[in-house]
Amino acid sequence: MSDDLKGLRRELLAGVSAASDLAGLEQVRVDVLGRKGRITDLMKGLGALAPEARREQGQALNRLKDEVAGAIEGRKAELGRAELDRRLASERIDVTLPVRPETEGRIHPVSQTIDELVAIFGAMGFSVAEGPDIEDDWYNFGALNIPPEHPARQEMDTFYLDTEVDGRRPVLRTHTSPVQIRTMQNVKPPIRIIAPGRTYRSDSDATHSPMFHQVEGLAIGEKIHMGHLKGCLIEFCRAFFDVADLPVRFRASYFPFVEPGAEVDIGCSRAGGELKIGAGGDWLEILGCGMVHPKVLANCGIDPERWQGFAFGMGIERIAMLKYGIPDLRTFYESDMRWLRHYGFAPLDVPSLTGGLAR
Ligand code: 2U9
Repeated sequence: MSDDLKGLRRELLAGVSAASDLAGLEQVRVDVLGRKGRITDLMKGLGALAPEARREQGQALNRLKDEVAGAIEGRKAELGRAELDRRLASERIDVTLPVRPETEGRIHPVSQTIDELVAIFGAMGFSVAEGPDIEDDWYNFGALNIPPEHPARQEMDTFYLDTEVDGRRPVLRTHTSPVQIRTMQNVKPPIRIIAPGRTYRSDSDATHSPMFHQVEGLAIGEKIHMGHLKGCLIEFCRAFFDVADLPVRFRASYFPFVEPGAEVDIGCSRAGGELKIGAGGDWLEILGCGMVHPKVLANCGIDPERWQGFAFGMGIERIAMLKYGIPDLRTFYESDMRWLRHYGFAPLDVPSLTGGLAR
């Protein structure tokens, strides 16, 4: 390398080291390697040299170019690390500081109730499953042992969508049961899931809404029996309503997807026209349940000779109304801020079995 090039090398590498930020370093790169940069200019002059000198000078310039480019990359990484350290130091937050008391937002009672359901069933080993709101006829009815002519299809006041070209007729799911069907198809038992979510039925008055929320649960195992169903649901009712000795009774009932099926009532009193959950002379229906019908298991590819289990379902708005004394279902969907301020929950009031489920 000629003395001239050695001098240039020292100068350029010193320039790279001296760059104190990324913008300055980029300027150095443009000045040296850019279209009108120092090395680029020297490269352009090669054509005027004799062949032997051109080869030597060309090789030397290429080496210098690579060396300077490497130095620029190295300096860039150094400056990047320094910038990150500076940001980490300046943007540090103290997560142990108390919450700002003026927080205005409120959690909707449906969201709060879902969080409570997840806390209770989560502690019993259930995980949360989800699925589409627009379903296939088979997932919503057929797989659940509800044949085409079955009155349940009319009773459920289904919203049907236009028939597809392949002849399939999508529906807005009338319950979250299709989530359990899909889970059974895709997951090997044992299974323990709850499926909270939106459901749709063509019905509207003070106690019915065209869109409402349900939670359904499913437990499948080799030895699961009606005793497990009863234990699980009694425990749930007592935890949810926070009444340790809450009376719970099971009444035989019929649903095509379970056998046997039952409806569950909790004890209450209606003395003086006021509903009180707990011991009293009256009963209040809150959910339906049963042992999964063998045909439903078989429809999902699960051998009913080996596996069995229980399922249950309930309306989320309904249990929220009972627990929190909300008198009219329609108010849930009016987006009225005064209602939400009254019935909503503080955002950091996250329900847990140890910290308490709700106020
Ligand atoms: C599968 C197998 C069985 C879920 C069940 C009920 C009984 C029930 C209603 C309560 C009020 C719906 O919101 S509501 O209208 N539900 O009474 N649900 S058994 O049974 C299933 C679900 C999925 C695969």
